[in-house]
Amino acid sequence: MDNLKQQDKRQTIDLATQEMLQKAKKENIKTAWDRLQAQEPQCGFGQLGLCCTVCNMGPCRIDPFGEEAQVGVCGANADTIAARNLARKVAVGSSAHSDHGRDVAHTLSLTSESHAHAPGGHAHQHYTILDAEKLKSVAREFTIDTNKTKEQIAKELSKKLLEEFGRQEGELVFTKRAPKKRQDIWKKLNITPRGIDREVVELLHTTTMGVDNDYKNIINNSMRCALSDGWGGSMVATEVQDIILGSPQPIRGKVNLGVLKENYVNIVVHGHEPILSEMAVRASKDPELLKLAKSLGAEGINLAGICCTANEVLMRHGIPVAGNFLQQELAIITGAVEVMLVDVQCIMPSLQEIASCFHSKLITTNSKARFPGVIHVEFNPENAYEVAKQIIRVGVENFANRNKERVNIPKQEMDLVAGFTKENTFHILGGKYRATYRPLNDAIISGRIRGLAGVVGCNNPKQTHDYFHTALVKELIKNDVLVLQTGCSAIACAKQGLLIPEAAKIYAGKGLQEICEAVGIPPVLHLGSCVDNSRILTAASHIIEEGGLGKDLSDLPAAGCAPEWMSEKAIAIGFYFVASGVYTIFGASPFSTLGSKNLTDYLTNGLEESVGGRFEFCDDPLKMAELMIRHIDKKRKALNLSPLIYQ
Ligand code: BF8
Repeated sequence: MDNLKQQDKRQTIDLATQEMLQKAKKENIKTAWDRLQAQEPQCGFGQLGLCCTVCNMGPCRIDPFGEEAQVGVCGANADTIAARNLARKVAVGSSAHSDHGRDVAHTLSLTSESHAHAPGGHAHQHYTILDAEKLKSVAREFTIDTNKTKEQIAKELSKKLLEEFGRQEGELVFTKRAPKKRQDIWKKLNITPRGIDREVVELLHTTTMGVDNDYKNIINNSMRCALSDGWGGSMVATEVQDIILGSPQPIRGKVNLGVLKENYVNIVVHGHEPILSEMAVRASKDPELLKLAKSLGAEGINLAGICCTANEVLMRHGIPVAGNFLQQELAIITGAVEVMLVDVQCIMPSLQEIASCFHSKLITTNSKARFPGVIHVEFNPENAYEVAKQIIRVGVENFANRNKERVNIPKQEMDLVAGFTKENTFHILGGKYRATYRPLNDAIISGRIRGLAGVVGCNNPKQTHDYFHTALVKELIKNDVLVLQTGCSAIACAKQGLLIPEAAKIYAGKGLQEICEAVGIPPVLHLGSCVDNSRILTAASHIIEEGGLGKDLSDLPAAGCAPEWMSEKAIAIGFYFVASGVYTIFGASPFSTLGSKNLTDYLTNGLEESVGGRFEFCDDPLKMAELMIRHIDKKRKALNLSPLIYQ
């Protein structure tokens, strides 16, 4: 692992992205990379977490180089200000995932209503229960009697899930999925989440002027809020999406801007909640629209995705992925996108201006996320199919407006396999008739697999796009670490060919290679979107339950990393990973806490003593890999596991 300081200075390692950035430059279209440059130098006080805008006595700022320790007008010091700023990000990130979960739980209740079964209605135009087995198993966790129709179960389950958001006391039901020892740690620290909305509201309350001034307490409350996301809102989203949209199964797909097709109507779905994009998938096959597309000179309708919506429709339908976060602008810059249809989260405000440089139409669909002057077609689960059809029709009709001379679709596209879940991983590893994690645990215990890594999160123009994800993941699999991925990180590695079974032979260490070849899986498993990080928590809990790898999540030879993070949602995910006992590294810049030495030290050291996990900040992917492997080896040693077979 030499050359640890090596860093790639390019904007991106992805050839398709490089080509589109050239085109943008030639046509004088500004992208996130240009806007970052225009922002530099970015605000130093903000970077250090030392700017406070909490009340109107401010904004106050703390000079980190001041002779004497400084405080804001109210007397808040650097520790309080930086901790409050960070806590607010945790609350926002948690609220985003959880609000998504709420909408999905609401949609579950609609599956029980009569319109889904109305005479003359087509089943594919409505939401129905597509995974009845999962419906029953989740219902049982909520002590619902499952000896009734699936529609009745769905109605009761939806009610109970929605109650988790408004719950005032007690514990979120899904926290019972964690190992007993982990639950005890949360209880001892008083950070077991009580209600999803309650934790977000309470954390925000404690960060207003004149409430919580103890940075450690602020961080502990932030962990409780984040746990209400990971073991609450996000888990609700994942489980219910599987129930109504179908649980994913391993599926082949394609990724990168090359999936856009020159002679087709290209519709790009972008955002997070798959409730609408699911209907877009169904409507894109509508014979009436296909006929219309052909009559206008197109060969057909090509649906592709960006960001987490892409992951959702990929996992369930094999719909191609056009790119990750930093490629959303570039997809439009190909000149070949008729409609980009967006819902919520990670949608750059710049899209409107970029779309206006081409014939492309940006269409918003959610009243929570509108753009001034942009076409808005309000979507709700009751009218989903009609809205999806209406939007695709706009795209089809817009095909005629495409300027062929300005179309430039990069050639790059790569195969991938996605669709892994905590349930099908059982079957794949244990064989069809032996649903068990035993073979995975045995592979770790015997030293064929060194350990597990969750590599997740965004892109950030401050870092070479995709380089941090791929360099880190390559190094991990080379060292026999099985990698679990979600979000834009999975898309980055997929583009570099790491998510196909053949990647094991090229990149993986011999032990990991043997397992991948025996089972036919890639060395990097794609588990879905960012709310699907909850799949990692449940899978890790199953591994503990299976036995032989300790009693708590913090005993596992495992580590987490968000190498190119940018979103507040990534911070919330980091907090629930750490609060679940996971050693978690963040790349890019730290959490804007460096202005408080005490707080930074608590996040990177102090937390380990209380929750068994801690944060690490590192800006070198190979160094990240080294730190994660070192941690995995430390845990292997503590568990007294065999030495690695091939080292
Ligand atoms: O929720 S990884 S850039 S798309 S925040 Fe956004 Fe980050 Fe991508 Fe998905 Ni997650």
